[in-house]
Amino acid sequence: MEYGFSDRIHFVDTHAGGEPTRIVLEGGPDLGKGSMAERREIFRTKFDHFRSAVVNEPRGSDVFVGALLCEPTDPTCVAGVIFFNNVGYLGMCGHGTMCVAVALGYLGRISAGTYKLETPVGIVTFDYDGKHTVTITNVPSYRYAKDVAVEVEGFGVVKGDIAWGGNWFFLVDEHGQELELRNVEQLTDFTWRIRQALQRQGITGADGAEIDHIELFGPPKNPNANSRNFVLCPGKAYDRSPCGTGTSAKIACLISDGKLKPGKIWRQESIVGSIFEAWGEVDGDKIIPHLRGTAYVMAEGTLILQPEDPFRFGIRP
Ligand code: PYC
Repeated sequence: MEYGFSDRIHFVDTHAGGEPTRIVLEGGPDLGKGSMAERREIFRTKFDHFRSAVVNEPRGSDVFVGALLCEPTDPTCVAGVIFFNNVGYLGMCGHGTMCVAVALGYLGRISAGTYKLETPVGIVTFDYDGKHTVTITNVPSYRYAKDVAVEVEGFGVVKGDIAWGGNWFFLVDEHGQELELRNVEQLTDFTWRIRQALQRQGITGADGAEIDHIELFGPPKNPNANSRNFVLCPGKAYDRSPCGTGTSAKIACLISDGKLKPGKIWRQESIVGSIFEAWGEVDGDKIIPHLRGTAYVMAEGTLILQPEDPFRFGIRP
């Protein structure tokens, strides 16, 4: 415990729609008894080396999202969770919630049913079918600004919507890019430039919040889907899944524009071809998004942090 957490970290690796989540079951730091938002702040300021030990190379990779399971403050919740990645911390994570549900089922901690989960941005509920399918009711989502123009180096003006779906997104429909897996490098370069341009031009979400996810939309390849996306995550990895919080932001925009009727299913295909189903209800000036997808357990094990290992806390910038 000389690091403030154990040198043996028990985890389950899972994925939803191809996007991995490493779920920490035991061995994490003591973050106190505050709200998940308060505990995330303690995590960030005191135990960031735990984050990088778990998800950064050499034990993880840029693609991993981490999920630290915590004791909830609200006893009606099955657990609390703090999601993190290769560069920092998330508000909510849709694919990660599907993964948490399926991992809890795999571990025998839950059976088929409906459960509440505490996150730093509010309580979400999920319905678990006892196998692989999870339906989430996400935090209220909304479009913050429409048709925002940003001058992107090498590409000129790009217009997009700013929306909240549990994280902040910039959503772009008109971009001239082909959303194909073989173009991932180019798509990463383009969306990274958008992200940098937003920062440079001081374009933010509410209360100056950084917009750290960029989402491109295009026609689907799967005839059963409504749209295909490419989502750039904060640490420059792309989301292999359709992104639960990004899809929540998308349906908030569609419903606001009258392009999707409340309750009607939107099938969002990811850049690797996985699909999440989503629909929304109107609640005042917000949308309550519902997301359905499947998740699978891939591995279970123990990360070992030997004191003599110079990279026991991961490769950090
Ligand atoms: O599914 O919400 C999501 C998500 C956020 C970042 C990666 N996946």
